[in-house]
Amino acid sequence: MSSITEVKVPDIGDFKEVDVIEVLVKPGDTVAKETSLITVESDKATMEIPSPAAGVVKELRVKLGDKVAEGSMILLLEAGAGEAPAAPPSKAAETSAPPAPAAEPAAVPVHKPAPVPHELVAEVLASKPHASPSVRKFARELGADLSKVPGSGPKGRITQEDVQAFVKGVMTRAPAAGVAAAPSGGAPFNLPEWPQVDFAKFGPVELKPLSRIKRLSGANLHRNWISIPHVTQFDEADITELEAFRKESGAASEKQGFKLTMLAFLIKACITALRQFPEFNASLERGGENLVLKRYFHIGVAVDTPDGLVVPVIRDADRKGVYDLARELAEVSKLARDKKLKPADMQGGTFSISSLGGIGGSAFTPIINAPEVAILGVSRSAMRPVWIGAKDGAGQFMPRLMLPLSLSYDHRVIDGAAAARFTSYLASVLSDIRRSLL
Ligand code: CAO
Repeated sequence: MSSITEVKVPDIGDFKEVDVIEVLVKPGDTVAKETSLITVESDKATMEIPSPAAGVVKELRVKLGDKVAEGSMILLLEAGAGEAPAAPPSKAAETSAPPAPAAEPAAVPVHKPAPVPHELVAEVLASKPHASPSVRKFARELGADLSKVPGSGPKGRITQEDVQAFVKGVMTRAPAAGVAAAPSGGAPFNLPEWPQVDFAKFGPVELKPLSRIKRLSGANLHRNWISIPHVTQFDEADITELEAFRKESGAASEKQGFKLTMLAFLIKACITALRQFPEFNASLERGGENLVLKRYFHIGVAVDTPDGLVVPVIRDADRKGVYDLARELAEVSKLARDKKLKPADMQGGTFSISSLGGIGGSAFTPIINAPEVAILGVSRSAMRPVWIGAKDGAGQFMPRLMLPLSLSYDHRVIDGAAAARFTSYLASVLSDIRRSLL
């Protein structure tokens, strides 16, 4: 059995009307659930609108250059017999919804409101050059640096053909086959081929597609890992007193329905340290000649979700108290886990914190969230005997609650000595939070 579904533009955040800048499918095309259908662009961002279900495109209702808004019809989709349908529409699921249960009925009849796509993919135009997410992805897959690709589209937009022509040009000049280009156009990496292994030869296997979040964040993590010279500075902070204070103060927040976790205090302490060491709250300008020091403090917090890692940003964290920070942390991590974060909620960060303290471990090496220049990793605190010396040379081992800190930094911007000073200062603030008042 098959049926026709109207696919409409879902909630696109704050934008009222946006331009259709790419139509990625045509009538007769078979699409999978999540296949990108069109790309829309506002003055701030471009977004791809994915298909809410698998099926065949029957009729297109938009063309290049159209203006669309939430609810505008994109196309008619014929859901194939026996295909998995999209999740049913729900008011709560504005930009995304949990995966549909496997045993949903196979058809969504005409005139029912269109199912809401699972995730919109957006790229902020501030991060020029000007290209849609699918062209960016295409360029990433080919390892092409978009900043070097001349754009022939409207307003200088880079098209897929531009990327193809650019890659063709590079290939005809390439010195030798099998040599991968370096990310910033320097000397190429002379890497051996990626091993092609038929794993099924050695035992039973199963293919599990990576989630959309993992595919997107994976590309960025890879870029950041190979293009930023990372160093990780390890340290630890004595949080014995801070933990006692947190426990004392926690009752008030519990009454209001949120937990006062160590992370809220960490954000506060980090801001004190970032004020003291402004080059950690900065970005390298494109070209690498200037450092942009930011006078605002927007802190990204890594949140673990079933579909992968996302990093919502707590804005103007310096102007918020620990209770407000804790409440906002609870809110954004819930939004993240319910897949309701909007692209804007994850933009503009100046420094990030990745806390694995609720899970375990004693240290790790977080990857910098470019274009930021540093990220603080936090592991699980543990009670340990610490030697407390006295002025007269005497001393004793005392049980102290120690919090492990792992600060990864961009060595082009930050020297090892500055990183060690930053973590020691941060540890001193955490061991006596009154310092954050000074
Ligand atoms: N040491 C010991 N215990 C800690 C701790 C630490 N450093 N940090 C948190 N805890 C405790 C909390 O107090 C809480 O205890 P109770 O359950 O007894 O109240 C418990 O661990 C769980 O805390 P939480 O994880 O719910 O809250 P949080 O504020 O510490 O963290 C969030 C919130 C969203 C950051 C976290 O849930 C999360 O997703 N962490 C994973 C981030 C991640 O994946 N990073 C990896 C990036 S690198 O690839």
